[in-house]
Amino acid sequence: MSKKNGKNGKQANYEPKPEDKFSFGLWTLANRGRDPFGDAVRPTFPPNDIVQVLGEIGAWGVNLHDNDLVPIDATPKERDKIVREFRAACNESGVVVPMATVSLFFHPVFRDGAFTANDPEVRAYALQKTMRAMDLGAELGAKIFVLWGGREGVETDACRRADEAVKRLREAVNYLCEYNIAQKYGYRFAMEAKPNEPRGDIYMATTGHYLGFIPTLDHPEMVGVNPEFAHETMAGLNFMHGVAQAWEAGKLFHIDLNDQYPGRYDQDLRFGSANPKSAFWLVKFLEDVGYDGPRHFDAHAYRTENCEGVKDFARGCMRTYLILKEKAERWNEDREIQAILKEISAAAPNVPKNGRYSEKGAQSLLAHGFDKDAMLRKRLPYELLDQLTVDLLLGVR
Ligand code: GLT
Ligand code: MN
Ligand code: MN
Repeated sequence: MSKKNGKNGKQANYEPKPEDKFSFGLWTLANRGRDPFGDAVRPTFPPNDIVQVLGEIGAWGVNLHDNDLVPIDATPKERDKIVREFRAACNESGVVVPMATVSLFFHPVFRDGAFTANDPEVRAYALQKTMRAMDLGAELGAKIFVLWGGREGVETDACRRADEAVKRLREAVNYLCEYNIAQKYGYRFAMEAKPNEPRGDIYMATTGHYLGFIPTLDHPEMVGVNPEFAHETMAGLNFMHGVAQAWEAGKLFHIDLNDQYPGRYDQDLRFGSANPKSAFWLVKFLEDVGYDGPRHFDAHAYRTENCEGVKDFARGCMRTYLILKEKAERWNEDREIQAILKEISAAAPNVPKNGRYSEKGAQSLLAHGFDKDAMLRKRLPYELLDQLTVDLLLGVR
């Protein structure tokens, strides 16, 4: 590893600091490499040990589903003991719990979905389980509650009308917002989209779907999104664009960082390992706008790894983020790049302004004569701009 410091010597050797707000889900380090074709390759990694490792490698936070920590059939007494010991482990390692979530996908009872399931009893159980997961998260200090509807979908559209699913989801989220208010938990809900897997099709396939859904809720201010790199990439989308739209709408409450080759199963690869250039634009966006929420890595180590490799994986996520952050600073300070940026958005003199509509402005716009040939002569050196970016990323600039 190079001993070279980050810009201004700020972050020596890309070591993570608490202010980077790097977090990992318990389920990410606990991932044992099980897949639809093969069994676990790594031993169980108990939650309290995970927290210790996270502290050791410089992560700031740990996130969890209810059942990552408390088994689904634990008695209240067992639950309280587990939670007490987990809190102690967090305190000892200096690791915080910024986000909590609920598993509404693992238990077979959710085979037809949770909030959108056809059986009203399943829908009621899903609400109860989520309220209890909110209680758990609140006890651990979490202020963000993620809802990923992994099983909210179909293999056949014969089973329900898709707009009925939207209505059921709305009813459930409204209910949970009221519970949040009644309990004074102060949560912000972050809705996580995914197009498919484990269901053939999942409702609310993209972050954009959720941005359309949220304003229809009773408490839209309490609900935002948790976009995941892999999920938008599975849908063939430009992840940063979705994140930017969420940010611009004031809805980027949380983010799931990982990587993914398009057109494949849900890979949850180490951040920046498959599409470093897309990861660069994302990091540059988050840093440029001053996103100050958690930078959560929702990924897991290759199935070929052992326990040491799991640490390599986690360190790698954070390291790549910090390298890309440094590259983004260099990009912003690069004179040639900045000169091109200035050139491409400069206007010729006497161009009518768009801005807000006014009758006078509209009259002068309608009266203006545009010289299309002159407009076409303007240089747009995007090839050069992109090559300078590539040079910078590949380390020759
Ligand atoms: C699951 C999923 C993730 C979600 C988690 C939160 S669980 O691992 O693949 O994308 O963020 O429920
Ligand atoms: Mn995720
Ligand atoms: Mn995923």
